[in-house]
Amino acid sequence: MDRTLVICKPDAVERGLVGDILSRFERRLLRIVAAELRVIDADTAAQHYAEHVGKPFYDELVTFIGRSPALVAVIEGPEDTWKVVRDMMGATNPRNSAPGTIRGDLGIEMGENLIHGSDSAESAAREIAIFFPGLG
Ligand code: DAT
Ligand code: MG
Repeated sequence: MDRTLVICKPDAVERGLVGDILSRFERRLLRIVAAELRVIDADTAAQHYAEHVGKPFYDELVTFIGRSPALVAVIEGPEDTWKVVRDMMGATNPRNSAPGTIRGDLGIEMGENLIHGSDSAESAAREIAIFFPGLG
Protein backbone atom coordinates (compact mmCIF):
# COMPACT_ATOMS: atom_id res chain seq x y z
CA MET A 1 0.00 0.00 0.00
CA ASP A 2 1.03 3.59 -0.58
CA ARG A 3 0.13 6.68 1.45
CA THR A 4 0.08 10.35 0.55
CA LEU A 5 -0.68 13.61 2.31
CA VAL A 6 -3.67 15.64 1.19
CA ILE A 7 -4.62 19.08 2.48
CA CYS A 8 -8.04 20.49 1.71
CA LYS A 9 -6.85 24.10 1.91
CA PRO A 10 -8.69 26.87 3.79
CA ASP A 11 -10.63 27.91 0.68
CA ALA A 12 -12.02 24.38 0.36
CA VAL A 13 -13.12 24.33 4.01
CA GLU A 14 -14.56 27.84 3.82
CA ARG A 15 -16.58 26.92 0.72
CA GLY A 16 -17.87 23.66 2.19
CA LEU A 17 -16.13 21.51 -0.41
CA VAL A 18 -14.34 19.04 1.88
CA GLY A 19 -17.07 16.43 1.48
CA ASP A 20 -16.97 16.69 -2.32
CA ILE A 21 -13.17 16.42 -2.40
CA LEU A 22 -12.85 13.51 0.03
CA SER A 23 -15.76 11.65 -1.57
CA ARG A 24 -13.87 11.66 -4.87
CA PHE A 25 -11.04 9.76 -3.21
CA GLU A 26 -13.40 7.37 -1.45
CA ARG A 27 -15.31 6.65 -4.65
CA ARG A 28 -11.97 5.94 -6.33
CA LEU A 29 -11.45 3.21 -3.67
CA LEU A 30 -8.77 5.17 -1.85
CA ARG A 31 -9.03 5.14 1.94
CA ILE A 32 -8.79 7.95 4.48
CA VAL A 33 -6.45 6.64 7.20
CA ALA A 34 -6.03 9.91 9.14
CA ALA A 35 -7.76 13.28 9.07
CA GLU A 36 -7.67 16.42 11.18
CA LEU A 37 -9.20 19.87 10.88
CA ARG A 38 -6.52 22.32 12.03
CA VAL A 39 -5.13 25.80 11.54
CA ILE A 40 -1.66 25.36 10.02
CA ASP A 41 0.69 27.68 11.93
CA ALA A 42 3.62 29.50 10.29
CA ASP A 43 6.25 27.08 11.63
CA THR A 44 4.41 24.04 10.29
CA ALA A 45 3.78 25.79 6.97
CA ALA A 46 7.50 26.61 6.71
CA GLN A 47 8.40 22.94 7.20
CA HIS A 48 5.76 21.78 4.78
CA TYR A 49 6.62 24.34 2.09
CA ALA A 50 10.42 24.29 2.64
CA GLU A 51 11.02 23.80 -1.10
CA HIS A 52 9.33 27.15 -1.82
CA VAL A 53 11.20 29.35 0.69
CA GLY A 54 12.50 32.45 -1.11
CA LYS A 55 10.08 32.27 -4.03
CA PRO A 56 8.05 35.42 -4.78
CA PHE A 57 4.76 33.77 -3.81
CA TYR A 58 6.05 32.20 -0.58
CA ASP A 59 4.66 34.74 1.94
CA GLU A 60 1.28 34.75 0.26
CA LEU A 61 1.26 30.94 0.29
CA VAL A 62 2.02 30.68 4.02
CA THR A 63 -0.60 33.33 4.83
CA PHE A 64 -3.17 31.54 2.71
CA ILE A 65 -2.56 28.05 4.07
CA GLY A 66 -2.97 29.38 7.65
CA ARG A 67 -5.83 31.83 7.27
CA SER A 68 -8.50 29.46 8.60
CA PRO A 69 -8.76 25.73 9.33
CA ALA A 70 -7.57 23.22 6.73
CA LEU A 71 -8.51 19.54 6.57
CA VAL A 72 -5.26 17.58 6.61
CA ALA A 73 -5.56 13.90 5.68
CA VAL A 74 -3.58 10.82 4.80
CA ILE A 75 -4.95 8.86 1.85
CA GLU A 76 -4.01 5.23 1.24
CA GLY A 77 -4.27 3.03 -1.82
CA PRO A 78 -2.26 0.79 -4.13
CA GLU A 79 1.18 1.62 -5.53
CA ASP A 80 1.83 5.24 -6.47
CA THR A 81 -1.34 6.50 -4.83
CA TRP A 82 0.43 9.88 -4.52
CA LYS A 83 0.39 10.02 -8.34
CA VAL A 84 -3.26 9.00 -8.61
CA VAL A 85 -4.15 11.78 -6.16
CA ARG A 86 -2.04 14.32 -8.08
CA ASP A 87 -3.82 13.39 -11.30
CA MET A 88 -7.20 13.81 -9.60
CA MET A 89 -6.15 17.26 -8.31
CA GLY A 90 -5.32 18.72 -11.73
CA ALA A 91 -2.73 21.31 -12.73
CA THR A 92 -1.42 23.74 -10.08
CA ASN A 93 -3.18 26.69 -11.70
CA PRO A 94 -6.92 25.87 -11.74
CA ARG A 95 -7.30 27.98 -14.86
CA ASN A 96 -5.32 25.26 -16.66
CA SER A 97 -6.70 22.22 -14.80
CA ALA A 98 -8.64 19.72 -16.86
CA PRO A 99 -12.39 19.37 -16.31
CA GLY A 100 -13.04 16.35 -14.11
CA THR A 101 -10.17 17.21 -11.79
CA ILE A 102 -10.73 18.79 -8.38
CA ARG A 103 -9.12 22.09 -9.33
CA GLY A 104 -10.60 21.99 -12.84
CA ASP A 105 -14.13 21.49 -11.53
CA LEU A 106 -14.04 23.73 -8.47
CA GLY A 107 -11.43 26.48 -8.90
CA ILE A 108 -10.27 29.29 -11.17
CA GLU A 109 -7.45 31.20 -9.34
CA MET A 110 -3.90 30.06 -8.56
CA GLY A 111 -4.05 31.61 -5.08
CA GLU A 112 -7.14 29.56 -4.15
CA ASN A 113 -6.39 26.15 -5.61
CA LEU A 114 -8.22 24.09 -3.00
CA ILE A 115 -5.92 21.15 -2.43
CA HIS A 116 -2.38 20.01 -1.74
CA GLY A 117 -1.11 16.53 -2.58
CA SER A 118 2.41 15.17 -2.11
CA ASP A 119 4.42 15.19 -5.35
CA SER A 120 6.47 11.99 -4.83
CA ALA A 121 6.74 9.00 -2.52
CA GLU A 122 9.59 10.80 -0.72
CA SER A 123 7.53 13.98 -0.29
CA ALA A 124 4.63 11.92 1.01
CA ALA A 125 6.76 10.31 3.71
CA ARG A 126 8.27 13.66 4.70
CA GLU A 127 4.91 15.47 4.80
CA ILE A 128 3.02 12.72 6.63
CA ALA A 129 5.72 12.83 9.33
CA ILE A 130 5.18 16.59 9.74
CA PHE A 131 1.42 16.40 10.24
CA PHE A 132 0.90 12.91 11.67
CA PRO A 133 4.15 11.98 13.45
CA GLY A 134 2.44 9.20 15.40
CA LEU A 135 0.91 7.45 12.43
CA GLY A 136 2.23 3.91 12.23
P1 DAT B 1 1.28 22.05 -6.29
O1 DAT B 1 0.39 22.58 -5.20
O2 DAT B 1 0.51 21.73 -7.53
O3 DAT B 1 2.16 20.90 -5.85
P2 DAT B 1 3.66 23.71 -6.09
O4 DAT B 1 4.17 22.74 -5.10
O5 DAT B 1 4.54 24.07 -7.24
O6 DAT B 1 2.26 23.25 -6.70
O7 DAT B 1 3.30 25.08 -5.36
C1 DAT B 1 2.69 25.06 -4.08
C2 DAT B 1 1.59 26.10 -4.08
O8 DAT B 1 2.14 27.40 -4.24
C3 DAT B 1 0.58 25.96 -5.22
O9 DAT B 1 -0.45 25.07 -4.88
C4 DAT B 1 0.08 27.36 -5.41
C5 DAT B 1 1.28 28.21 -5.06
N1 DAT B 1 2.04 28.60 -6.24
C6 DAT B 1 2.87 27.82 -6.98
N2 DAT B 1 3.42 28.48 -7.99
C7 DAT B 1 2.93 29.75 -7.90
C8 DAT B 1 3.09 30.94 -8.68
N3 DAT B 1 3.90 30.96 -9.74
N4 DAT B 1 2.40 32.04 -8.28
C9 DAT B 1 1.60 32.01 -7.20
N5 DAT B 1 1.39 30.94 -6.44
C10 DAT B 1 2.04 29.81 -6.78
MG1 MG C 1 3.68 20.88 -4.45
